[in-house]
Amino acid sequence: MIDLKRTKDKNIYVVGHLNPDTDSICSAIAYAHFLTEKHKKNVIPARAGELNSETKFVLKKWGFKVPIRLSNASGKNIIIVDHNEIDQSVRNIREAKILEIIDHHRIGDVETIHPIPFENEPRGATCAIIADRYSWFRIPIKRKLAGLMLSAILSDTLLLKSPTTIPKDRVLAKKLAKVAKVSLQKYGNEMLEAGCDAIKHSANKIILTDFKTYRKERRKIGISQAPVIGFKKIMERKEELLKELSRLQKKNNYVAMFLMITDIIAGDSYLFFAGNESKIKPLFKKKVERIGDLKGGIIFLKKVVSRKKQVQLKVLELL
Ligand SMILES: [Mn+2]
Repeated sequence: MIDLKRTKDKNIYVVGHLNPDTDSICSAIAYAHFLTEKHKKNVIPARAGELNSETKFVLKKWGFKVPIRLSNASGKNIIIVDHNEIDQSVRNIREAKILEIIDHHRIGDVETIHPIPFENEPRGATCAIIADRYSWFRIPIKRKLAGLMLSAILSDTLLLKSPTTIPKDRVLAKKLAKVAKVSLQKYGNEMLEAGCDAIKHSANKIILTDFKTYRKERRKIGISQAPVIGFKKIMERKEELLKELSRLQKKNNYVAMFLMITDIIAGDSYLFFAGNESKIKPLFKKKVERIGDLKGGIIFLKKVVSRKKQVQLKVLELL
């Protein structure tokens, strides 16, 4: 962990990834609060983009302010949470002074000049690692903070159903729910539902709200995920979605672009893809649905909810 007593840095920001999700925002708030409590030094939570509806619901519910927007990292002191890839980070992260990283994704390509504390653990959420840090250092977790960190865990693990969830995360979530005085299931469903508003948005916004880029040298792949309750309404717009995905893939020069539409109740996903079908199809060994003469297609993936564990792992072979 970073030792703030030894740094003279002023204005230290904690920030998650671009197109932030609930874990990225709550991790920034929870870790900034942790450092402020532990070191009596002001650390500022920040965000790398607009909040999604689920995160807005969470901040309002637990009474937290929307973190300030950080749009350029150049020359700033930064603690990175919930990612460690340049393409997913605030602009000019290469020119920032990175002080620490806490994450639960694959090791990416963020580089530093000096050695820094870097904790990466395969957990259900970054907030789970941060909550453990509170316990370890015996920093009390008050009710609203417990609610905040619980939200991040339930969001990233889709109510502890994602295969990224480990036993420690379940124990922790139960403990936090108790402190927050909410029923884990009831609150979790309410929160996830607040995020299932894809149907209200344009195809462009549906794709770009939770969009992540993965790169190997000059080749890049993009994977987006949108949660829904029931596929019926959203799948009536499948042609529009596939068209927009294909347009974005060509315009931004991606090897392939994917959109996972995940039914959070059923725990299944439709995977839209734009890219070379002869290379993508063998990765999933499933029937591909085509629409007219549109390039790309749609694959139904039963019991698939995790981008990180069940989709990213396969499609990164294309790089
Ligand atoms: Mn996360």
